[in-house]
Amino acid sequence: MVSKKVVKAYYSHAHTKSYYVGCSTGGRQGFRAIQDFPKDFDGVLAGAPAFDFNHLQGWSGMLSRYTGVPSGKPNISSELLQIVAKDVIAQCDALDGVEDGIIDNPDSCDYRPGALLCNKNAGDGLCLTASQVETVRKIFSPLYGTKGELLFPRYDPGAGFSVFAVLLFSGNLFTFAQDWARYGERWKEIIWVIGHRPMLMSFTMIRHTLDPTTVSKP
Ligand SMILES: [Ca+2]
Repeated sequence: MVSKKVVKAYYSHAHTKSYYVGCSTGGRQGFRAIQDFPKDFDGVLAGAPAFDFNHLQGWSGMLSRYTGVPSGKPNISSELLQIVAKDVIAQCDALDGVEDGIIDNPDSCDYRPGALLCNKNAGDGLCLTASQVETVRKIFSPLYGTKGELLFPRYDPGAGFSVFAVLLFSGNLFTFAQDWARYGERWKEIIWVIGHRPMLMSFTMIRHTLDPTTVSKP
């Protein structure tokens, strides 16, 4: 809103259109702007919006669990993840009608990693073990609660692994998820047990009812 005043002061006339662009926390702020102040902008581009923060951190913690915690070693290497990323594109790129390396609608992609499973003749390290195939399936599966309720959507097929490979798939617990549980207001009493799946799931489900910092509006 301040920028609108700046524009008017600089150009000596008011703006005719205004758009919001933000990513991650900025994407979340874009969604809050739409929900709480829908008349502020003519359009909002919210990239990778980190909203529903409680579930997001529970989901990212579970993702760490699938891919390595508590061993501290990734059970699928970044090199193999790049092979998975290429296979995702190979399977789903054309679903939107254009083979351009981009999956326009990730929800349309029902990626199946089974074709990357090593056979007994494989020896070049460019295939996945059965355990790694299961890891990839979990990465691309939504997180559900113990009663089958959706807690958080899956990692989008086509998102690739370049940036988040370091954050989410390193074999270590994602630091945001760790700190969210460790220092979250009202939740200091929670004993954070790294890699303990039932504990992590309970934490995620309990958080469904809480919004300790108001940043988690779904
Ligand atoms: Ca495409």
